Amino acid sequence: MQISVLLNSKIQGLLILMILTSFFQEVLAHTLFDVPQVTELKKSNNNIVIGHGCGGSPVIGTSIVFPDGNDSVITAGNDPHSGGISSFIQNWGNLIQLLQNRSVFSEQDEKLDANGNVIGFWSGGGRSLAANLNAHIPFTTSAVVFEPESCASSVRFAVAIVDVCKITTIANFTEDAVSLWVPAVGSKYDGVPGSHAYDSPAFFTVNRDLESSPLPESCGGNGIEVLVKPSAAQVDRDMPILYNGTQVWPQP
Ligand SMILES: [Cu+2]
Repeated sequence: MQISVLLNSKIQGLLILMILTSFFQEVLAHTLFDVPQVTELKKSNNNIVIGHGCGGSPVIGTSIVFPDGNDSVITAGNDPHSGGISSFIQNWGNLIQLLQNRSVFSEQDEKLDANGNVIGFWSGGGRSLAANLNAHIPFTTSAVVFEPESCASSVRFAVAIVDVCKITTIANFTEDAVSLWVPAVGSKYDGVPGSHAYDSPAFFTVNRDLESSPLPESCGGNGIEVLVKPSAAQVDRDMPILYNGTQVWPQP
């Protein structure tokens, strides 16, 4: 009798622990995409979902960099691909459009590459985001068109995101100053191996529409999964936040 009571309370305790654990995992999810996968030729209404603060510190801004496809690090299946993204996607570039919304932060703008294509965006300022809450930074993606002659069945983009909680230099990045959701490609924003979310970028995947754009016969029915990471040079160039032409984060 005693033992079964004891056992019961232990099981209850375990259950409560399991519920709490899953609750905290949900609340403390990393920053990611609201819609992480889209189908070729379809637009998306999407959001960056800011998952939590930097430790206990509120988030005061966020900076997002998509691989530009020019000097990106591309793997096709298990093989490195040196030919650029146009081998797999016909129209990569300028498919992202930031939507104005000042409900989370007061300022925002897009980031452009040398050709004027949107390759990222930032939002910051205002009254900050409580460390225990989530927030949406809305944007859209336009229709992606696969290269019909390629064997790519999906293209997965590793998107570099930094949530900023304190404005510091890169040398003073600590876990209560920034949350780094950045692919470890050797940029100044890699963070430290073993730290929270090291090499855990947000992934955005475009799946080929195999009905309207079937694989060529030469692929033998085998689609290839393509992974695209931004180069270290691109992350270093595009991650800083410029406000009216002046870099406001990180501190130079
Ligand atoms: Cu996290």
